[in-house]
Amino acid sequence: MIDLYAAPTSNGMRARIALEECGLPYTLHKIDLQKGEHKTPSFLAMNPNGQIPVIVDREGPGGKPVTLAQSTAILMYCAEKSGKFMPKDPSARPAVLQALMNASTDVTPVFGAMFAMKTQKEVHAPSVDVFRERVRGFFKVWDDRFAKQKCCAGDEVTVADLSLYAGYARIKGAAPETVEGFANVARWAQMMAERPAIQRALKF
Ligand SMILES: N[C@@H](CCC(=O)N[C@@H](CS)C(=O)NCC(=O)O)C(=O)O
Repeated sequence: MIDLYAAPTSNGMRARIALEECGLPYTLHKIDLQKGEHKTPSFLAMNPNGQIPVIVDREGPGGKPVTLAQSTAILMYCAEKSGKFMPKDPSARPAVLQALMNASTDVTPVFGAMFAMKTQKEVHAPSVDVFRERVRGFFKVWDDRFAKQKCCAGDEVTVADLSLYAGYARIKGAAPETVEGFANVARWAQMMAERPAIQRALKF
């Protein structure tokens, strides 16, 4: 059994989507970021950075417990543990890793920066615009790609799709104008949204 400590942010959703899609049994512990539940001594003992998500797998590799932060590390851990969502063919893996990193380390953090700026008391609109256009630039590339292929790295759903969807769902909910006008992205997102595991993961 795995314990998941998370909130309904893109990073929290990425970890939960990973667990649900990989079919790994887990218990969700909701962390209230407004109340600072991620800064308590017991939480900091799991992740000294004081950030969600974190998982504790009491039956990690070799039967030993594992505590793991970083949503994409959790996603890859779940993929490896379950043997799902990473192609077995070594020649197919680089494209998946490239797509995964764009989703996890470009789209999500740049949107996070934009959203943080947008929700300050004093908003500097030109800075928000710069970051929004950067996120839109990433989605323009995804839109072109989804015109030619069904999923992020081919025609199979991989860890890259799970990661990108976590970011997309958050962006669509919090700042929908950021992903407006990308018909192919919208079609891909609809396909992802119809997956029962995704639907379970997003119900926080
Ligand atoms: N790179 C980390 C980022 C984690 C992160 O930024 N978590 C946010 C919520 S999405 C958080 O806990 N923020 C509270 C804080 O930093 O105090 C990951 O992918 O998990």
